[in-house]
Amino acid sequence: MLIKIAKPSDARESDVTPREIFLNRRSFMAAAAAASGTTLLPAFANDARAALGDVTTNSKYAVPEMPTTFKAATTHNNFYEFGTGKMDPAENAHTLKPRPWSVEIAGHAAKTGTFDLDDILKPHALEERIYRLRCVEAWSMVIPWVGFPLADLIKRFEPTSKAKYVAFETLVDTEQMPLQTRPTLPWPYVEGLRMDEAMNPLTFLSVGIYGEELPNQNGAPIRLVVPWKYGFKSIKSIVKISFVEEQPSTTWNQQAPHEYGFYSNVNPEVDHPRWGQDRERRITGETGFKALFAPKVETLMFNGYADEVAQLYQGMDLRKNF
Ligand SMILES: Nc1nc2c(c(=O)[nH]1)N[C@H]1C(S)=C(S)[C@@H](COP(=O)(O)O)O[C@H]1N2
Ligand SMILES: [Mo]
Repeated sequence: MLIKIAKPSDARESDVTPREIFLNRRSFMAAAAAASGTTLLPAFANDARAALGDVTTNSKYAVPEMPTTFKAATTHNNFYEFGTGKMDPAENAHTLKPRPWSVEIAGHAAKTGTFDLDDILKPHALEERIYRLRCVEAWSMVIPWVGFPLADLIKRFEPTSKAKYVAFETLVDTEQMPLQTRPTLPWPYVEGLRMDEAMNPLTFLSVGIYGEELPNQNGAPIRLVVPWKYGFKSIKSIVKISFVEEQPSTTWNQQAPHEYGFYSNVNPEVDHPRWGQDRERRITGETGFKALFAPKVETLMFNGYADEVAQLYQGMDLRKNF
């Protein structure tokens, strides 16, 4: 990837927007790597990802916070197919082969079948959106995602009126995901959205972060990002998308139904049975002195996306439908 390194004179501090800060962060990381003659993340999988082609910045979806560093976003992950520790996916996900990749589209739709991912992607222009993503474990990140709205894909396959929900499945393959030989979770990892949630303009299918293809540990080659819901709804390494009539089963609900419901909207007023949900630790990736003051910030209703999504739940009791 070609990166323009900004001269210090290019911007005064007062002019610097979060986007410029993160671009500078990218430039800084690349410059540091070039100077040391190493790649960006020598110790981890996927240190050399291909840059994505044309990507338009969608400034409608930006947040005022500074993005998390690339390094933190790719070394602190949840991806149980590669282990339960936060560092495990970065260390283990190199066995995943993101190409060739096929995705099955199934269920109540005019067009269904199994397609090569690149054929599925072809008609979609890629855009970059900076979203907050908050884990139910009360940490969060701010990440520049590259992808396209799930709604655009759904429209192409023409779901019928019987399609009330969309169900998603992650790959099951004990060669690419050797830890699937263990029953850590029931495999495949599955998730689902109500059709109106799936069609909401915020709901995003991501193929990259920071302008590069998704690192394996972040869910290569294609994953969901549903920014107003807890992180576990954002299913990784998707191989199947089904249009279904009944509310689909979801992995964490199967695992602990009293702790994780179908909706899983970020909601500071509804505690997880074992810990609160009104504060979160923002993982910025700053190290050393600054890390001592790692910000604990207030968790916002719908993770800050209430204006866009609150109307989806009008009249619903969000304590019952958690
Ligand atoms: N297939 C699959 N998808 C998954 C998970 C997983 O274990 N397996 N973990 C989820 C959880 S709990 C979170 S918080 C996010 C983390 O995404 P990130 O690692 O890219 O930040 O992925 C979600 N998607
Ligand atoms: Mo999570």
